[in-house]
Amino acid sequence: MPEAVTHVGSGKVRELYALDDDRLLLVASDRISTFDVILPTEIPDKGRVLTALSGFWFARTRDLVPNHLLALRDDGRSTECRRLEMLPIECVVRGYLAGSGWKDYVQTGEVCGHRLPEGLVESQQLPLPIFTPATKAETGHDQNIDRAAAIELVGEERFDEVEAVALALYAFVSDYARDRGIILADTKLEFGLDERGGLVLGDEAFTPDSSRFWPADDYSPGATPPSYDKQFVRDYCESLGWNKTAPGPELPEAVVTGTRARYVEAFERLTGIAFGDYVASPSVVIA
Ligand code: Q0N
Repeated sequence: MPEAVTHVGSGKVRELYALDDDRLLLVASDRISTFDVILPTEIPDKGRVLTALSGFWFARTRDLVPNHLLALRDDGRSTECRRLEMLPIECVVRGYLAGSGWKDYVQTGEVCGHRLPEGLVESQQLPLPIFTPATKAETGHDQNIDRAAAIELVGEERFDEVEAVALALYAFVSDYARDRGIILADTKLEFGLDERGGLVLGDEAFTPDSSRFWPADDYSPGATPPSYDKQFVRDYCESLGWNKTAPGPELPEAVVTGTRARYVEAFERLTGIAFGDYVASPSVVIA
């Protein structure tokens, strides 16, 4: 008999179901988005790779902060998690100047109220990683906010706590990845509170969908580094002259195969675990 589950939410590429009053099931699909559009072609195993990476990092950072992971299901793409009261901010940490951080810096010399040195170039490493929160937009883009605006949403004490924890998580994972030839340029984390008001890391964590991973070998400040995972997809879409509005183009087999290989390679390089071993027994990443 299948268990009764209630669909409680969906993101662009993930679904959330209620298992009971205390537990949710987070299911990662194989859908892929580029330039903010979901493409009609899926990347086989993408959801498994992202679920595996989140589980791997949850297991290795639990002494820094508790997280919502309860169990990984045998399908490899479903995470049972504790139900939390989510904080109403996206917790972004940036070690390098990319994306909206770079855009804001060019326009104002600041990112979320952090005044940065003059003369930085795109993708340059920052003197120190910075915490750059954003609002959660239901539709459209998250909006970067400064410390005062974030404190309005979560309070000062909680702000100081999530900032310190997010920076500590970034420091741990970026050092780990750097040792394996991968730069963690930036990352987006989501936190919630447990029934006792304790801070808990939720959502996905340190996956290619929530972070910018760059191959360290190809890094050079002043350029836009190739995305570790989506570069074939972006290059193909650019080659079509597609106008980047829905519907997106179907991907040819070679782009699908190459992109799947990049996801699997990122997983294996970061974790040292063979992807086949994960598929056979997902708990290997949290053992
Ligand atoms: C929750 N979101 C935002 C999946 C991701 N542990 C939790 N407890 C309560 N709520 C949430 C979580 C988690 N994780 C997180 N929404 C609810 C992102 N979602 C969007 C839908 O797909």
